Amino acid sequence: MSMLDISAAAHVPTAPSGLSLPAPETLQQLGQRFTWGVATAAFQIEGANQTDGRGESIWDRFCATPGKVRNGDDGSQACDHYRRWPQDVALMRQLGIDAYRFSIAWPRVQALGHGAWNDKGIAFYDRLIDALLDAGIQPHATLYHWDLPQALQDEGGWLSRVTVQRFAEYAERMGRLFGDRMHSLATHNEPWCTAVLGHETGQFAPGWRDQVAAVQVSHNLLLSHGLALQALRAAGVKCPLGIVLNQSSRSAAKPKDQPAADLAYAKFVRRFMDPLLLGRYPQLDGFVQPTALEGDMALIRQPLDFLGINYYTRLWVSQDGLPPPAELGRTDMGWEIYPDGLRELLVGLQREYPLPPIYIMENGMANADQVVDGQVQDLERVDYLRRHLQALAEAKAEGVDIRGYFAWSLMDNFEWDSGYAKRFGLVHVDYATQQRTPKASFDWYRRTAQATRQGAANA
Ligand code: GCO
Repeated sequence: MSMLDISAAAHVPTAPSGLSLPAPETLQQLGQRFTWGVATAAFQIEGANQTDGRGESIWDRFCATPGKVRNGDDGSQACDHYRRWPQDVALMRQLGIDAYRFSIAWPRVQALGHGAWNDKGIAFYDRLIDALLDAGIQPHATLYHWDLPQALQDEGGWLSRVTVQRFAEYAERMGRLFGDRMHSLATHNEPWCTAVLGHETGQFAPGWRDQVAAVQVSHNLLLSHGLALQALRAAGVKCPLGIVLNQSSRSAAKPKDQPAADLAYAKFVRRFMDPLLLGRYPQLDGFVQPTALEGDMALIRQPLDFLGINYYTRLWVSQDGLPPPAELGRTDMGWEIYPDGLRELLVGLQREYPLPPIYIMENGMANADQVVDGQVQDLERVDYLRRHLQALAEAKAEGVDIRGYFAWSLMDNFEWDSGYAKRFGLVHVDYATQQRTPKASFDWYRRTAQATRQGAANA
């Protein structure tokens, strides 16, 4: 691998093309015990979706429905990680990270979401976890990253309390199998996406367009989280247990937009944070309450050992349709680059809630990366990561208990309804050959983590 000489190890780094690179001392605030990681999700990388007894998931069905996913892409190959995982673990070792966050595909370990367990699917995760530990990389798993077994969808999916019960059973089983080797287990990834993009806008699987259902799905996801945590603890699972939420700070374009911005924030962030940490839903005009049965709110409010937060951009609210200033530009997803929102979000949460330790479980950008002469000079991504890590260090300096950061993503992968058109990886993937090419950001991330650890150690 021949990479740009972006040296975070040097105290006065030289930056090509006018990019200013972080002096490691500015990140020292993150500390010596800070966890540096990368993240992926099963459906986005594994492929092999009909191999070794894996059942159909709602994303397989969604991809097979014409017009739902760009270019008609699907998850049948993805990054072929199901077969190439040893190479991917070797890449992570080369990256020098402390931790890897992946997700377990429910239909791979239990094809129908109830009944028989699939030993071959379980063996895959078993081997992966052991290989990570052998490589000195902490495994962190997400139990639900959107790939519901289709058989459960056919019985009502997340609108049904049967699915809630099934999820707790699945979670308990995974806890019993893997819990003693895991560094954390998270129930859900971004329940907002499951509820709203999956059931209200129809952009994601299962593609419903039903606002009332989406509100109830959101509640049921929280219930399933609470029930799963109870079951895991009752089963004696000792690793840290939590949930991962996508969140944003909020900005009103004009003072008159503030109430609308507050409502948008309630629908996006407080919708989950209030029940999880305060045991109630937000009470404000325009916020639709789900139907909660007796005991639901107490069940949802289980103690959290950690909270995972995914941050990509801010919520910008303008009733006049003004676009955000986007002074730092936009990513290839069209999302405004707004690093200070990460600091603002975290400091605000710290004021509003009794927070458990925080991990940033995803942060990163899509970029129109190209391989030129065997190299990918994704300097835009280096700048994005640098600025967000700096914002994180500032939040930590302001007293937020931040334990780690996971870059999204280890490698380019299936970006949901965008198919393979959007690249988020530190490693470039050529989908025709499955060739992996570490990008400049890979090298930068490795050096920055290393230099920060050393800097913190010497501080
Ligand atoms: C997410 C995701 C990832 C996406 C990433 C970029 O939205 O949770 O966990 O699956 O790929 O966020 O959109």
